[in-house]
Amino acid sequence: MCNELIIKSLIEIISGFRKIVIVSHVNPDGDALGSSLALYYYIKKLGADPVVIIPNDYPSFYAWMPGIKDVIVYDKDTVRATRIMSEAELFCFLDFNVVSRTGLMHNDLCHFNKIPKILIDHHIGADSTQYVACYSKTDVSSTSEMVAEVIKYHGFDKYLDDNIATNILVGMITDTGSFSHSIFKNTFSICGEIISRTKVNYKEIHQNIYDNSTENRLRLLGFLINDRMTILNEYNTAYIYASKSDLEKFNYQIGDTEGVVNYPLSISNVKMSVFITEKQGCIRLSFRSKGDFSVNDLTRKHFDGGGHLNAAGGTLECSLEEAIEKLISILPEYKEELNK
Ligand SMILES: [Mn+2]
Repeated sequence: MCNELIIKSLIEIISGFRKIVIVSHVNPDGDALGSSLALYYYIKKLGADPVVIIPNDYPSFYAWMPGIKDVIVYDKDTVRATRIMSEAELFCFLDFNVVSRTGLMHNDLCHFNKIPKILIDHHIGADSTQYVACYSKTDVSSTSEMVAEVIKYHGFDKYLDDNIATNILVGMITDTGSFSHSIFKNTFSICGEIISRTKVNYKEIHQNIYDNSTENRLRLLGFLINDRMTILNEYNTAYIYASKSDLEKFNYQIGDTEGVVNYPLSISNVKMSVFITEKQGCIRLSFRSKGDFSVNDLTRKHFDGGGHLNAAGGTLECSLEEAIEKLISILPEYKEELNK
């Protein structure tokens, strides 16, 4: 089905329900929140009753986003979240395509498998059979841009407002690293259209996202780059690790390590960067790459993960040391490709 037909059917389906629950992924980022909240405001304009539920809390530097105070955080408000989900007539899954990405919500969501679901997502590998409408593509900056396309199809004149515009821009800015990567053919034009049609202040949105850190966060970044980064020139690869005690020392708050993985890519020969964090009970690995080296393929094969060509993640159930060993052990397989 072509995009226009999918968008048309999405709008028809969404318009047919009242109690709509929007769900995004664990450790929600700017795109998860931005796309969910943009869709939330749009659905409200259609006269329905949407609720956004996220698996766990968002970083405090997103606390200014329009509508975010109405978001229900599942692991803080489980009883209420479960009640709302049990009354849902439609679920909208945004910015993920494997239900396990909803973390602790996964089990609950499995109980509601008879309730229709739609998907809007830009990651590789969506299973369209699970959804009454599935809008999945990878040649787009973000899920927020896809939500913008849906609203544009229905009519920016009627439905676009400052709240929707702000949320879409947060998703597009953060998923493109301030428009430095993941740019596709409509990215700038849709962004420009949103800015010119509304009163949003782009500079202010950018500052709210990036100039809104704590001192601890910046000092943690400095420490990780100085003391925890290793460059493996033979493989044009860099990795940074953070142990639980490293994070505790800097009074780690959720979101504080967002973006750390990107810094090693600023070294000219580094083609792949990996950030390895010790989490409760598992090791989280976040991958970034330059050019056509696919960290999506690599994480799928070795780290039970996936994502995009140049940005992907995975997990391991082992110690931090073992995770680093595992990473180093698979590099010879990619040596040639990383040295191209
Ligand atoms: Mn995204």
